[in-house]
Amino acid sequence: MTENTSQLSSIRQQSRVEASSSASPTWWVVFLNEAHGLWVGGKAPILILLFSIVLGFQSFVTAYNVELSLMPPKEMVYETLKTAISVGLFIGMIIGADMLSGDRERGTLESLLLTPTRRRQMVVGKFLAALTPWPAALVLSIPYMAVLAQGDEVLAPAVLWGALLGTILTIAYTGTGMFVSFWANSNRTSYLVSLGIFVLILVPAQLPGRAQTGAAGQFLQQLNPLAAQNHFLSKILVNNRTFEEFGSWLWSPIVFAVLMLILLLVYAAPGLRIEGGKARLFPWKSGRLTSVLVLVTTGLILVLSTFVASAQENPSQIEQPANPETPLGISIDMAYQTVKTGDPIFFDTVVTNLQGETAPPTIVAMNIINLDQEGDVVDPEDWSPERTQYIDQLSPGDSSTLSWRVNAILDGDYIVYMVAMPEPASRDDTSQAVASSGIHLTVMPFTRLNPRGIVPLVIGAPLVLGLGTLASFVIRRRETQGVGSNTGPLRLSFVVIGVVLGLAALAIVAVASQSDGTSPVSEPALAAEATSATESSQASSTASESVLLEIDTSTDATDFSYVQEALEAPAGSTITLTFNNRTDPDDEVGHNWVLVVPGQEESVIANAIAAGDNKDWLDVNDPGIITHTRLIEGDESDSVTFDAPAPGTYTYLCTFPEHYEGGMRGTLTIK
Ligand SMILES: [Cu+2]
Repeated sequence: MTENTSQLSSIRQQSRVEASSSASPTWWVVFLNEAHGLWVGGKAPILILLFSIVLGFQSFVTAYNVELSLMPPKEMVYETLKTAISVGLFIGMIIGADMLSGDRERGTLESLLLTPTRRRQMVVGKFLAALTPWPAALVLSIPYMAVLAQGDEVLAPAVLWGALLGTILTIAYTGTGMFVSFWANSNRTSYLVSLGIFVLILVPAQLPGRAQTGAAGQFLQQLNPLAAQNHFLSKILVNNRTFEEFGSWLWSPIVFAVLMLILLLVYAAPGLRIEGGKARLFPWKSGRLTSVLVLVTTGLILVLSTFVASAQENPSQIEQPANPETPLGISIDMAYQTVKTGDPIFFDTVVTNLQGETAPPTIVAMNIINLDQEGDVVDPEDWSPERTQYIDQLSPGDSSTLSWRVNAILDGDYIVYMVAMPEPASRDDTSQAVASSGIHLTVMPFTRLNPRGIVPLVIGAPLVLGLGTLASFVIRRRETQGVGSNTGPLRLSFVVIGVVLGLAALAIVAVASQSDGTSPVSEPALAAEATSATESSQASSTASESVLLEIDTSTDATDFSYVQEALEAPAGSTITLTFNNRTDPDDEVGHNWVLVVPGQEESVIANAIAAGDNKDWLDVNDPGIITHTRLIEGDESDSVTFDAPAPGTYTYLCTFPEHYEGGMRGTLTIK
């Protein structure tokens, strides 16, 4: 009953506003009233509150699972955005579904249908009001994504793409809800049918990977606006792919939105009636019949899509011709490796001339195959600075060793293998390629998330929103008691400003707590997790996965050594190392600290000497270097921050001539 009175007061208010200011167009007046009803009436704040709970739950579970399964930040942000948009769409649809049939049920539609010319404007105003929860939901999702992104650059594109695509689909879904509501006589029918449509679109979009492969499966995914949007987002945000490659996936969301706008505003709106069914938009009237139809169609589409997908799973086998006798042999000095995203892998290949005559010049090319079933291609350009190398003629029995570097860009299961292709002798000739065995490369996603970091947000956001909802109820109660009802829009803006400010504060807290690397809940337990120890330096840690190391040189200008000859850091940590040259500046002894890929010590030293004094005795492009400080004089310090490399023991050394040989070296152990 209170709902009714508030609606009536809104209408009274509307006619008053219309009478006083004829300048405001009808749609604007309707929009203000509807938005007021939504936000102060309590429905929107409650839905947003539910949204924050769902999102909090989802991000907490994600953050918690990450510790076990290692999911990279990009993927967590994507998953959160996906959920945020889905729930946002649900809210839009529910509100849309209630817009017209709800008014009918409450009997408030009658008085709104004053003249036919205003009907479209009225629908426009209500439609815009029904869209208002989405921006709030989007803003609310930002702090969650910010925490999960952990400083990853994915955050900005996620927010921008999420805003754009989420808005397009919210228009489509809200339009659908209102369109259903248009002819539904009861709210129950309207909700039921809208829900059916929602599930109809959602379920195929959530089907696991298998149903999405194959040409027909892909086509169905592309046709489904939600699935297409998710596919686009995952490619852009997680897989570093470009808009040019996947922009075509956005057609179905756009077409869906435009179609619903046309259906609602052009086709349906002018014929808005008091009774739903009489608009004769559909030949049937019974809500029950419709829901049965919706269910049957859902089932059919589900069955069809899985059937089509499984039909795609029988690729014809292609016979591989047996390798003819080959003149070259190629071997690789690594069989398998497990690394984390971003880590480099170094290996050598040896090409040997097995035949009795000189082998022609040969090109060795690197190939990377993704073993995951998604069938995603690997672009070796991104993975290796050097995709091919060239070998000059090889005498009989001779061999040539090539060094390679692969950067593990994306997590997954890969095979890296090399192909040696001798140059054909002439234009009318071909040659036989020789492939090496593969390196089975398992790339674990890089993560250093503390699931507890998300807790303040999970609890704080619903709390702030709950208070906002409570406030809106208080305001509404006072309004229905007749206290200053004509200040409604003003009060609405207070509520909106309050909620936005609260969210902004939360976002700032969340982002700030992430950016300085410290967890908002810094408990002793967390500090204990960070096992960073050095023999004698004061290693300390600010958070569970951030490690500070310090290293000093000997003060003696003729003793080339580091005071700390062994350092340790946990795997997955971010290490900040401060290097101090403790010698007397007057002695003019320069030192640096260079962390080296295992086995590359001698070559790093050789390259450093070759680089010479002008380059401060370091070839900074040497692939054998993991990280390094500057060459510094006495009393100077330099810091370097880097991600801990894969577990193992690494040598650090000084590349100033003779210092390494004089004993200026030590080991960093990652475990
Ligand atoms: Cu030195």
